[in-house]
Amino acid sequence: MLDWTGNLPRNAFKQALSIGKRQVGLWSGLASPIAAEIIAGAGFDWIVIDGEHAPNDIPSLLAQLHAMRGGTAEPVFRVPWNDAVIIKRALDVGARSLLVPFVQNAEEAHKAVAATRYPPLGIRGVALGPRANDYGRIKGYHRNAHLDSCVLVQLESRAALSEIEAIAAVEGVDGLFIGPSDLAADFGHLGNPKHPEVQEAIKDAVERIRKAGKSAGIFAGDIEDVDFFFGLGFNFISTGSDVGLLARGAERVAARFQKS
Ligand code: 3PY
Ligand code: MG
Repeated sequence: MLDWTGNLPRNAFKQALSIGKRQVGLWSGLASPIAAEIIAGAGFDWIVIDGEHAPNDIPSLLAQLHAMRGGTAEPVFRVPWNDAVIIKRALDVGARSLLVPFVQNAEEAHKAVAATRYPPLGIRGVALGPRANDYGRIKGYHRNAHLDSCVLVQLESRAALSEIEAIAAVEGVDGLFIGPSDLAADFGHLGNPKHPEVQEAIKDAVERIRKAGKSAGIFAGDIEDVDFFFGLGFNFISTGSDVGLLARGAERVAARFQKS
């Protein structure tokens, strides 16, 4: 019998967030195990497998988790919604780090955390031998799984920003992540996250998150913005996506040979 970590490494991404150490990541929307394998070995600290806006489901998540084993990056599954059933299924196939979209207040943050914990800490349903505990080989998994599960909540509305202190105080929340696209839309600036009003709100948010003692994350669509966001106080940043890298890279090659 293996001890509770089995042959899995500890969650270095969660540990880095707990001390505010900077983490650079990539968003993955290609829903492809081959793409996941390629980017997992590229040197990132974390990679989001997007279940909200990419065509991912539990079987495709599982295939990507298989592919990412041995890479440098912690796979972080963005669940499509703050739903205890989806969270349970994602955890069972071995996604121990989760990003939960559209969390609006402390109650919803607490709901997300509770979905990741077995009783008495939460409401996660108990399976004896899921992939998460190496099919029953990891001794003490059920008692200790929460020590390596990482819960990141997304703040993407003015309502959520007004609740930062309360959300940050929820035990079990490892980080608060700003979604600039949805935030801009909520401000009435759909498609324009660089609008000064949105940028002001982002600056205020990161200060308050860090002051509350939690890690602050954001999506930087443009790699050139990463240092700017680190400078503001964010400590985990996703620098664009595999979809963007492929699309823009392919267009650049094609453009070179287009006849005018
Ligand atoms: C957003 O920008 O709304 C996101 O969810 C991710 O960056
Ligand atoms: Mg969003």
